[in-house]
Amino acid sequence: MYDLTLIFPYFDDGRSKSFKFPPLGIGYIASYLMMHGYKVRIIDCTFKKPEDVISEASHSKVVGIYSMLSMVRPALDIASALKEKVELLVAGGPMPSAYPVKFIDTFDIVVQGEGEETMLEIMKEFDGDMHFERVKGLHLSSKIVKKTAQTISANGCGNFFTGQRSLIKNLDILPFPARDLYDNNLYKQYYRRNYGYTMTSMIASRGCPFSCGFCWRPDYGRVYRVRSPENIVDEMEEIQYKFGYERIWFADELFIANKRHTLRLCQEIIDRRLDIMWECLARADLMDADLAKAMKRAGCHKIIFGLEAGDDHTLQLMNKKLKVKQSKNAVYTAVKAGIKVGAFFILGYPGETNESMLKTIKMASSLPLDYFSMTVPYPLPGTKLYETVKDKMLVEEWEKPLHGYDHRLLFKHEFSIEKLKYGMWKAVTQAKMRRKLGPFYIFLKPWEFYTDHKFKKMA
Ligand code: B12
Repeated sequence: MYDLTLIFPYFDDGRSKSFKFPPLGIGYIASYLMMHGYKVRIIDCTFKKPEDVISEASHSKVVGIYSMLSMVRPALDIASALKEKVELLVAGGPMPSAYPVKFIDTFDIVVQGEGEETMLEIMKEFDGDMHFERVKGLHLSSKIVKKTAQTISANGCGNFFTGQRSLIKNLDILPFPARDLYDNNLYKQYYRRNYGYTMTSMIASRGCPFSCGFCWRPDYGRVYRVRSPENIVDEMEEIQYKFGYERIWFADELFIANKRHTLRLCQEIIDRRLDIMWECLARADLMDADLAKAMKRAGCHKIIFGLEAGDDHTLQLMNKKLKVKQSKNAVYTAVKAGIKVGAFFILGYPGETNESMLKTIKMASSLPLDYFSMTVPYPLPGTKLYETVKDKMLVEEWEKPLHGYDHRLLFKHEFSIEKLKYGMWKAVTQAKMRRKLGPFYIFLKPWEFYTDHKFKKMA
């Protein structure tokens, strides 16, 4: 019997060969609770079948389920199936934090924000006298409120939200995620089969000081907190030596936010002679030649920039605070340092025109990128983008699981999904042709003009 089961409700249907990572957030909660003496297990659904999850999860009285945009439906379905079987159902993660009302009828408690300390306090109340209203950062369901009604009215917390919890100031106090509880062998097999090497994720910082219109981060806010270089490298060593992974993917939203810190981290990796390759996400305007060289020396294999658009006005609409020129410079700087470069783009941001989208397609296909991904805009509740389109949301679309290969519009758009998918196909095809044909690509220019024209004509 476990005290707590934590579920990551992502079911891989085998169609996508994209990166897959074990859930770091619930790995952190698990290790934090284990440090305090609780018996915890993680059910990562990535390589499982839905029917197996319910019977496995019924073995503990308290179950916590993660959710983000793409996992709303499976999280709600698992919770409904477990409702009569377990005593306390807790939702947490980006989506419950952003949109608690969606979860509060199915779950007993919805956690807003960081989960380590909150989940520990929930467990203490569960083992004690169930006064969950004392725990900061909770939305309480009517079932829980009824149980504690007296205290709630006495405390004046009639709105069922127990109040904002402050952020963990020093991330170094957290134990590393409970990697022993992940299906490491299945992940390694997946990577070996599809990429020829093994890789897992870790996170060196939380938060991001920028406020891009499409990005959701109200739980960590714009407060950027970073672990010390020593603490980060300790975990990198654990991943390499104890768990035997060959590469690390840093899940930080902005790995290079502080240049001095990144340089110190690179030096620590070099001093400790770590021999593991790593990849990270970065902003183009923060990249320079010194940083790129230091990162390369410390084992950085790939940087993925959020370039988003090839048009300055669109970048402005996104509140990206970036110029196309800076994006191009960053890509060439990293490539010159010997680092492979990837990029993320969004096609069809509200306010875009045919011309702006064609600029993005051209940029994605002509820069020396090792990889790029292009998606339609996904309006996450709590973002500026969501505010712009919230009256046009297609509710049924929103709840279906989302896969990287399956682009869907979650709101009524002035452009059709067929047009946007055509644009993405064009970008990928153009990039492949350019790479294959080199200077002879010139012979494909008529094809480029024809497909530009076809794209413009599409509704
Ligand atoms: C790694 C990552 C991925 C990976 C895989 C996800 C994985 N296995 O974790 C990949 C690359 C596949 C991916 C894809 C997508 N992602 Co993503 N991804 C991330 C990223 C960069 C890191 C996640 C992470 O490890 N965080 C670190 C941990 C420590 O934080 P955490 O997960 O939030 O957990 C804390 C709290 O949320 C809470 N908590 C978490 N779970 C639980 C559970 C309980 C019970 C409780 C009480 C608390 C709790 O406590 C944790 C510790 O403090 C985040 C951004 C970020 N930095 O979080 C985006 C993020 C999660 N992704 C996001 C999105 C939108 C997507 C996509 C939909 C993008 C797209 N348009 O295609 C796809 C979906 C693909 C899919 N198939 O599901 C959004 C989600 C926003 C939202 N409101 O739902 C985020 C937040 C990015 C952003 N800022 O907008 N993603």
